[in-house]
Amino acid sequence: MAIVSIPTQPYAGQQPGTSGLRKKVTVFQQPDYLENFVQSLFDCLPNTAGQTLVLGGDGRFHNRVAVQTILRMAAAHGFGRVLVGQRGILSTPAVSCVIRKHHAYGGIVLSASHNPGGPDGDFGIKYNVGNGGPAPEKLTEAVFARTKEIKSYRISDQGAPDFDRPGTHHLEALLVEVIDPVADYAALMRETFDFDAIARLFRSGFRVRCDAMNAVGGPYAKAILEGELGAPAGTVVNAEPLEDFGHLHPDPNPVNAEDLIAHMAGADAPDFGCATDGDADRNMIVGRNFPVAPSDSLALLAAHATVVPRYARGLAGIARSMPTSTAADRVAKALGIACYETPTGWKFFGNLLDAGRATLCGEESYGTGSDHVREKDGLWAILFWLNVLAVRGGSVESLVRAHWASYGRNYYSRHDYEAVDSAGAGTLMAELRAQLPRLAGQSLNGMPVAQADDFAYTDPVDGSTSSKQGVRVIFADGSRIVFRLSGTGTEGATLRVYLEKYEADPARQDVPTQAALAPLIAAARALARIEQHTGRTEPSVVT
Ligand code: VG1
Ligand code: CO
Repeated sequence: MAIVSIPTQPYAGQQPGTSGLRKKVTVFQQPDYLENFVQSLFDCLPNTAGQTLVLGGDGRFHNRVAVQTILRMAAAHGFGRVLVGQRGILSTPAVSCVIRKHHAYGGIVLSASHNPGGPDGDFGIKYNVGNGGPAPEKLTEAVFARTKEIKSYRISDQGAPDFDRPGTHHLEALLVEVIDPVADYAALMRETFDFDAIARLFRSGFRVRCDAMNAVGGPYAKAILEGELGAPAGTVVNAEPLEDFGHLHPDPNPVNAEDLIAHMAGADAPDFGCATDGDADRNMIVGRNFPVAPSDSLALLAAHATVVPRYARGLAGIARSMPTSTAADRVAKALGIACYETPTGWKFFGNLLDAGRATLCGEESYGTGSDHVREKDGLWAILFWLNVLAVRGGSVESLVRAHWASYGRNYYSRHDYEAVDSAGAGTLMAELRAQLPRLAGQSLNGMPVAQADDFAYTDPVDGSTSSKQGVRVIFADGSRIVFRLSGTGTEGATLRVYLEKYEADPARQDVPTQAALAPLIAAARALARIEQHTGRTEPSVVT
């Protein structure tokens, strides 16, 4: 058995986006495509000799092949040990948990997250550093640069060991430990939440429907909700991770999780509905006929955090991505703690969490998390809600309405124009940027603009800067429109338009969201000339 060096040629476009490198499976299937990226990554990691690497993915098509390749390459690179999830399975938050618990050097997550899977779907690879969080931009940029000059990669010519059963194997000098994907994560959840209170809630007859969307959240939700907390069998549906997600689009929002929404609207609806995405880092919370906006979820969890044992002594601060609504800011203000505004993508929360400046973080895209790991965490958010409901009582809807009554309501929606022409989307953003200097002081659709800029961020911990993170138009009453292009799509470009309007008056907090936002929607379409640039009169997805 030997370590061999294989000559290769660079592939164009191996640039990680918002969360790792995501491409069509057919792109990843090209000879040496994955190998080039992994070698480029390894080349950018100093002092890996003898170190521990964590490896696993969401089980989608191509996961197994990728695990085999990466094991053989890790053996050729001198790592000492790889902790690989049994059957190649590890959710994104579980990778983060395992890296931290075992003091690993880093980890590789194989997932395109909420993107569709299967032979015609997407695949992805992401590297997480020693704190358990996504690699910072400095590293992903270095990896990208390396992919452009790669000439060879190193790999063991030995076959990868069996990773379908627990056990340990040697591959060259590398120790491969096949671990239970759920155990470490379940232990962390047990330490974080009041499991007794949640178990009592289930015993009282409280009914939950948890839709894992045929993705990796299933085994975790089954083991914890049904196994440990005593929820009845069948509480978790679509619980088996399938390579093509059973043709579901594992993006838990009211559009893609329509089956859950339908169940929650039925006459005999359960008390609580929830769903997780492809890699189980996202969550959607639904009450009876009452989907919760993710920005509201972050604010509400922050307001009630002290009922959870881990957060009983209060929060150090809250962080939200820029397009996420300012509902959490109001809670932070009331609590007298800081609220940070970061660019889109979880990697920007890492320093704030490590420095102890933020405890809870969230994004409008159904992502919520805390300092328990360094990723967003779908099942954690679900357990947080159950813990709050178990202690506070009431329903999802009554909790949210009470929250609006005390803090006001931030009407919020995101309009996505998916798979539009990239050149047109680029021109749209360029035109918007060109208009920025003259927007403040003008009125759009009768609404005076207070501020208009292209969001730039300076990390308060390490001083690193990120510019061009989204065009925002902020009106005099605090309403906002944000425009940015997606960094996770694999087809053309996706324009995201984020809309937010604050309503303090409880008598006006029950307007349908799209109606409440109608003047902003019209202003956004006219300002960005969306139809002219994309050929679309309507967004493809409204959440
Ligand atoms: C989207 C979301 C962003 C999220 C990212 C990864 O990015 O908007 O909030 O962090 O997906 O989530 P973009 O660039 O397409 O807007 V996941 O669950 O797909 O890792
Ligand atoms: Co995800």
